[in-house]
Amino acid sequence: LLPREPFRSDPAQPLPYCPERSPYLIGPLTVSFSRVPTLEQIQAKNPAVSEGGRYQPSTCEPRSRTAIIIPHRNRETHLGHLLYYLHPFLQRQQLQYGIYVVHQAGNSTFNRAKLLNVGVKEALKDEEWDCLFLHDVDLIPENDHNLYTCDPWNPKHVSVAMNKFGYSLPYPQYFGGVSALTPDQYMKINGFPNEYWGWGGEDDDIATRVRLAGMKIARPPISIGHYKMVKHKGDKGNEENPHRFDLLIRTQRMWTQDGMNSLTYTLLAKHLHPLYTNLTVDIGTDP
Ligand code: UDH
Ligand code: NGS
Repeated sequence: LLPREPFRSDPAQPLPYCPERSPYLIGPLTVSFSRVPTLEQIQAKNPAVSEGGRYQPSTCEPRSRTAIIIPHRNRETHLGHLLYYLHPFLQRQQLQYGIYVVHQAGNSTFNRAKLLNVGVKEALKDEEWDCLFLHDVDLIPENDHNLYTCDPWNPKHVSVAMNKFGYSLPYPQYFGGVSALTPDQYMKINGFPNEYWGWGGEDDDIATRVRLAGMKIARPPISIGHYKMVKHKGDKGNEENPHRFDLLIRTQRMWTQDGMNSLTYTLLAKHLHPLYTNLTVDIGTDP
């Protein structure tokens, strides 16, 4: 738990910037999935989090305003684990943040990248976020020196050392799991592709977009970018996409046409839960 913040005497005074290195950081963390926390338990542990899963430090001006965007369907247990660890983690980093869960309505094939585009579009209507964290629900950061801030120059791949890959990258261009882009960087690559329905390939497409847009992939050190994955099987409705290799051949031709500039969807509901903002969205079906 964070120490109690001192009372702010004059709300009209501008706050000093938060220190470059937060004094609350711990370093390596112990992550365990043996108990599934209830949302009420997580709420009780995070009294400073306000409706919609928002937080800002009360004693200093944060150095980043970060939106966490989580694609989701039918992974409530994983969401519980992630919220339990992520809220205190982000508060220790003294960030202003908001957590968005983008829930795909219906039973059609899952589309991770399109859900992330929707999350970005909707989150930017709420706030001038300066960093967008695109975050799988089943990946829990294991070291709070892994700052949830953006690289000013290049899109950042963040989950560089996952336990399921022996705490190393599975291949050099891997861009899956957790990534972080400024809104400018996100628009520069025309966002993520909308046309990958089902499992696989969309993250490789994004890595190619970064290169085609003239940027490089930034990464935290392997020793810090540790993640523990909640073990699971493949989901119903997210079977391997048989078209992914054909799509990947066409990235160079398609990336300027398929992305944020071609995104269509229907927002069915926006609900401010105590621990996150839930966006329920109809993104259509696999053609
Ligand atoms: N997701 C959901 N619900 C689903 C599917 C995916 O919420 O039904 C989200 C969730 O945030 C997840 C992310 O999309 O973390 C990525 O999906 P994933 O966890 O299935 O991807 P991963 O590569 O899974 O981690 C590998 C499972 C088996 C792949 C089999 C192909 N060889
Ligand atoms: C690659 C996939 C990526 C995926 C990565 C790790 O082969 O989408 O494996 O997968 N690319 C293609 O299929 C073209 S994992 O081991 O997490 O299941 O992210």
